[in-house]
Amino acid sequence: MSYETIIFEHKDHVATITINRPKALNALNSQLLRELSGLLDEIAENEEMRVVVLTGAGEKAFVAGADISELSTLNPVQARYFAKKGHEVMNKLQTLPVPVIAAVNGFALGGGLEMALACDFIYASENAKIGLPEINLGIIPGFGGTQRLSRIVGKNLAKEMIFTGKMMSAEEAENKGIINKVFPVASLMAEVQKTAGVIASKGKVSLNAAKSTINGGVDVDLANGCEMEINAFALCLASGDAKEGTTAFLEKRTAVFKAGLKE
Ligand code: CO8
Repeated sequence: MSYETIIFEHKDHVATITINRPKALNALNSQLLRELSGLLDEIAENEEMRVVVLTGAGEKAFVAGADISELSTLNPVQARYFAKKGHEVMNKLQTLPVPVIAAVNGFALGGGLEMALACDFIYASENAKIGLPEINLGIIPGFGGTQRLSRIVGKNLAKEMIFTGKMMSAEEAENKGIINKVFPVASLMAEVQKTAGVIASKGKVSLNAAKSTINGGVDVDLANGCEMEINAFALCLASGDAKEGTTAFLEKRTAVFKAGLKE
């Protein structure tokens, strides 16, 4: 499948998706959401993919939000549809069977930050700026920001960010635990790819089990979360990857994980 608004590359089990509307600072319009949604479905079905890197084209922005020119034309019914489509894409990122790293290379604002928050973790360049400035447009975050940000930083900081619409530097966002690591602009992508390579060398069954158990556990009480872990652990141990991992350890060699989710 070919795409106009995104670039898709893959190498050594690492899929890299680049949001590609640099003239509009990679703002998310409905065509982009449609194309990204289809690509995520393809990646979910592709046993070769073990990790996804999501970034923005150009040097200025990851994604500067939903496309404001498109937003300004929507009636309430269309706005609900657009918000729902955005949520569908963010949910696909969150529930994709492989980890997703957001490589935030500049502005991640509004829907752009919401997209990064739906990924498993964020690495950013020193010049990155994040924020939920929707309040300045007379609206609120509509792609999950009110929900995901407060689950990461707590509701009071989320409220301050959403009520003021102020941008935050990469350094501050790292200190607040929103961004995992900050790198010089020139080394961000190499560092992201290095971590992606480490993750891609692990087993797909256990990566999937770890991601879904951590995500699922956040929304339930500790006892139910632990129950999820027990069941996911048992499933992993029955997999070809666990057989390879434990055998490799005992044979004093590096494990080569090959199992897929459809085995
Ligand atoms: N949408 C459309 N175009 C954009 C957007 C955007 N979000 N952001 C930037 N652009 C365009 C600009 O219009 C400009 O286009 P042109 O060259 O044709 O005039 C080009 O990108 C470059 O931008 P600037 O000239 O403004 O660049 P600056 O360096 O001066 O400023 C900023 C960079 C600070 C990032 C500035 O562009 C900005 O404030 N952008 C808007 C940020 C924003 O408010 N984002 C939130 C959008 S709303 C949202 O995300 C809601 C999500 C939920 C939707 C729910 C659906 C109903």
